[in-house]
Amino acid sequence: MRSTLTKLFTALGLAAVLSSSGCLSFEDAEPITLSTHVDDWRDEVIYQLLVDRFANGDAGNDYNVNLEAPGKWHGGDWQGVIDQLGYLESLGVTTLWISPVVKNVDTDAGFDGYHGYWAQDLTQPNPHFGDIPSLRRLVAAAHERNMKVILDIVTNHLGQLFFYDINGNGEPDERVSGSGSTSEVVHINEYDPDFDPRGVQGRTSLGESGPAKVVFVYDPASNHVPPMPALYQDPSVYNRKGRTYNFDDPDQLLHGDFPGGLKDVNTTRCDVKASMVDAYTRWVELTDLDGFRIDTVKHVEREFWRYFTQKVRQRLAAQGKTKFFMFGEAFDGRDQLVGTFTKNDLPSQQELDAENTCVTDGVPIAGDQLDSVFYFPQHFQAIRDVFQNAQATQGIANLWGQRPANYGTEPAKDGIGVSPQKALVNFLDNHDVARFLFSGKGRDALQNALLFLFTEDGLPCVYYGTEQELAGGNDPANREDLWSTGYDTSGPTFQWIKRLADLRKKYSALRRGDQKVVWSSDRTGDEPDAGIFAFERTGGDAGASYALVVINSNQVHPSSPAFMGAPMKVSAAPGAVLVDVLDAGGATYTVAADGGLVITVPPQKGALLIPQDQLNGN
Ligand SMILES: [Ca+2]
Ligand SMILES: [Ca+2]
Ligand SMILES: [Ca+2]
Repeated sequence: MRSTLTKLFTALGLAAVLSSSGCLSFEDAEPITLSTHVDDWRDEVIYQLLVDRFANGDAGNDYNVNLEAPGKWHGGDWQGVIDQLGYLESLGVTTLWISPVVKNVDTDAGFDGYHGYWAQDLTQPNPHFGDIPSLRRLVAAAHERNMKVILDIVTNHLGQLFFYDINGNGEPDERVSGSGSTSEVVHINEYDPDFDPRGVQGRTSLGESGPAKVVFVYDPASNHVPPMPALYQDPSVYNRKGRTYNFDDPDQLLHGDFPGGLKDVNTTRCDVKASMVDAYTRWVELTDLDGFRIDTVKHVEREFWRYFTQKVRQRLAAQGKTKFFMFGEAFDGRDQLVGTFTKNDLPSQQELDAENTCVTDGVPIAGDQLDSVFYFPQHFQAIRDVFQNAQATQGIANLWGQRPANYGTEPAKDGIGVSPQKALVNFLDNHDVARFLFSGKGRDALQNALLFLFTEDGLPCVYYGTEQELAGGNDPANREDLWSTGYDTSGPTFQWIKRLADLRKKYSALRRGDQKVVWSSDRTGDEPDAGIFAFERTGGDAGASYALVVINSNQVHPSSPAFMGAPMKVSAAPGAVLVDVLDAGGATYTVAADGGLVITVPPQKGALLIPQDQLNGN
């Protein structure tokens, strides 16, 4: 309980309690030689894992573990990931996305920081997961297998490290005051008060008393100790407006504390911008990481993303690491909004001049932002609407059609060399939404969605446990212990993902080809094309390599890409023979003289058609 956190003191007294760092410290460790380990990120298959839940390779760091509670520490660590790299390689994974590595608030309000999103010290490794040498070993062991490692980072907020002393008694209060008859009932939660655009206000029995004082908590047992770097012990680096309750209010969206008491940092300050670049780039310099997945990007100003991404790229490129991949998470279905974080976008000259006052290295701010984003709109409009809820496949075509307008169309300078609109990170589910199988739709629906994931353009990202058909609901039920599955590699969905990854590796059209929808339908009933979605991958960076994907998302009947007797037209040459490489019998289909292609697909199944003369790889 928070009320047990009775040893408190203000920011002024914090320096005295700072503990010294470990044997290989963040500040003093020798940087290692950096290099670029990736050619084209579209060749990668990403696997998202929560370190605490993936594998426990070191019992020596198992403290405060409670396997019975899904919201507590479970003991997974970086050594466990090292131990299971063979399992991941066997699945076809080429890139790991690991949960945050920095030291966290250990436990807060009855839940543990096992997920890593409650940063307390950006300069220390989380001792539950290992030390700097073990993180180095993990990245090096991955690189030995030609696997890359992406680190999950948070810049929007830190963990719950202070409260607002609204009533001025120096203690963190969570209580109701007032009788409700002679006085108003007021619920005070000093850890997580509601948003106030003026800043959280103090209050006495006589009324408001001005801005509430910020009081940092000190309780080493739960690792509520002063934030580091020391900059974050200054209350003025936080926005101090309280908890966001209306995400449609731009002020709340950008400046409110994230629900759960996660204190919002003022990311427009030059010292904060420089500190975030320095702290997180330092982790790359210490371990040779290959990319960042960045949390909660829609709660941070565009000016921060320009500064952060550009300065990270410049600093790493100067050390020999290019193509460092940075993709952001905006948990939102609005495609236009999500895409804006990938656009080359400059503000007014006046605002740009202000942004450039933060630049100390002589390289002015340009328009580049993130290399990519987590494709949340597709999660809603394709994975949920079509593959789970059998809505019209026209929705996917409409979404994809918006991409050139909504996403960046040019690669960022010193970035990954691929434009954002061609490098979106695709996924079925993740740690913040219920798992695909929780929908009640079974293995056929899951495997059909996986076929879509591994054949569309962009980067496929598999959430750990999908290969084991885990089916947990919303957080924390979707964060199961993978060791409970025994890391079995023989299951049908493990084998399906492995097969899809192999096919994606074999056929460059699936990785680098341009994408064109050749059939979608607004029909969802018993019509013959209801549920069909078909697209070609060819041209662009894949040249003449060709693949045609025909998916039937209909849950009831076989369907065909044809309407009123007219079949779909494809761009493969008339007379070309296409082979379904997913079909055990190698079924073939011949393109008609007019470009028409006739095919019927069973419910919740798909075909992957490759020209007969490209079957050995294209
Ligand atoms: Ca452990
Ligand atoms: Ca108080
Ligand atoms: Ca913010």
